[in-house]
Amino acid sequence: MKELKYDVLIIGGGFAGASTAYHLAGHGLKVLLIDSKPWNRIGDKPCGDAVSKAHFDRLGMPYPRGDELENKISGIKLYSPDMETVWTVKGEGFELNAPAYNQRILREAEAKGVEIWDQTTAVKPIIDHDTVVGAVLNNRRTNEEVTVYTKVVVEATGYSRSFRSKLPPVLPVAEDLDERDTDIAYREVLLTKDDIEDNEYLRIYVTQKASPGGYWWYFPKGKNKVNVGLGIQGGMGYGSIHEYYKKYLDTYAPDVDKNKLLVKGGALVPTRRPLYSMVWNGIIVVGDSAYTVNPVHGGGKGSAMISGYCAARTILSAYETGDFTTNGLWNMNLCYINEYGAKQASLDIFRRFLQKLTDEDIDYGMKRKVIKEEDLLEASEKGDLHLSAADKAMRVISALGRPSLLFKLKTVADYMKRIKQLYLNYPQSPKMLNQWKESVDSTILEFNNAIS
Ligand code: FDA
Ligand code: PGT
Repeated sequence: MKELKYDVLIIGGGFAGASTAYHLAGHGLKVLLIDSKPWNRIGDKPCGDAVSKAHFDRLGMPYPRGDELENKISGIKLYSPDMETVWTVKGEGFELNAPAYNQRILREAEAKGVEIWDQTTAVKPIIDHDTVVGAVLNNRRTNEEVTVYTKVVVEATGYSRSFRSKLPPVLPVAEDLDERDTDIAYREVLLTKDDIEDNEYLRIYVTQKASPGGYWWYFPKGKNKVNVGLGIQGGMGYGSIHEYYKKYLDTYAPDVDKNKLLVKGGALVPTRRPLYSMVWNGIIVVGDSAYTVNPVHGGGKGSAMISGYCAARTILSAYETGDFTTNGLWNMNLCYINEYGAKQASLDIFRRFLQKLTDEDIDYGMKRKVIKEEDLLEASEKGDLHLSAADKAMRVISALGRPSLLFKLKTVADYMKRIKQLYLNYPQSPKMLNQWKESVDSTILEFNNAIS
């Protein structure tokens, strides 16, 4: 079998793997990125394709341009279940042609020296003394089996987790997830019969009836084209997502022309805090595989890019110290948690609460502004839920004697703060990982009991 050596092997060329390659390129390292798909399909996965502009600015990533950009977004309209309340959250973003943008990032990395093999799958890890030292690859373009040895593997295989799932289950980076910490999501891209009104706004319809534990979205891709879909919570026995889609499409996207269907497909979304450790000896995990998705809105492309940026920085500094052990790569955890992970943990708490509300709770809460638009935006941007204004509203609800989950909002805000604090005190070294993980797990358990 052919044997090769690279400084870094990136497995998966989606947003997470591509951004890792982009930030690593041009720094003198010998980098190989592989993806199972052929070039023209890399980045082509079921998605709503909406990403906040803030991520591109923060990370110095190029804006999408030309055919990579389908629509510029000015904000989100959030509809209550009865559609009587609409909150408008302003914020610039892009509705992407995701494969086109993804492939451009890969081409730019390639132009700066990253080697890219398409139609190549990592079949199994090579482990030596508790350390990942490479992978066996199957290259279908050349019809070869190749063994690649490397100092660091970047696992960017998306929700499939197809590489790290073959590591010994005792390793923290092999951590599995609870099905209830996922959403099953399905979307179609269709043309509309008429011009879309306010097409620079994404629409999110919160409805437990039509999308239990998730929401319906309607994301305009221009004047006459829309990405429409829904998410439902996994592991709850809610039934087939296709049935929900068929049943409620006319309610949430009455203007689509069903004969003008361009794309369809579904996939799973992790909706939890990030992997407890994104690194182990010789390996860094990024993107969906590391559960980097925002637990409340399910968007994961921006945070996949953040994780790629953190991975590249970590690898470059590990090459300076020559330490590729868990210790040497530990900064990955600190970087990601600081940039996004702590907020994710706090939103994981918020998500658990939201998924227990009834449509009546949400209608009431949005109408009476128990939470306000600004509170939701702040929660979404920073992971902090401030309820000063809500306190008064709470007293009103109490006075009405409304026996509702909404009463628990104060508890929710407290636990969000607690968990965020725990994340901001993430262990500075691997030694304390288990103890820290136990505190997180018990806080979550305690919270689940408090709101059940
Ligand atoms: P991704 O899955 O994109 O890439 C993994 C790559 O690894 C693939 O190209 C695959 O071929 C390759 N691979 C896997 N195993 C391999 C192996 N063993 N060897 C070689 N290659 C391998 N996010 C967002 O920001 N805005 C949105 O609007 C939406 N909407 C949305 C809707 C729906 C229906 C879903 C299911 C998800 C979303 N998301 C989203 C989430 C978003 O799509 C997701 O978080 C990112 O695309 C994840 O990017 P990754 O690079 O981590 O994985
Ligand atoms: C409740 C569980 C839901 C799980 C959802 C699963 C569904 C999967 C489907 C995936 C669709 C992906 C859609 C992605 C949309 C992108 C939205 C977006 O870009 O949001 C921006 C940016 O957030 P960011 O974290 O990426 O970046 C932050 C910053 O800019 C960077 O520094 C922010 O806008 C919002 O978050 C708006 C809020 C969306 C809320 C979603 C629904 C929540 C329901 C709320 C109900 C409230 C009722 C309360 C009543 C008391």
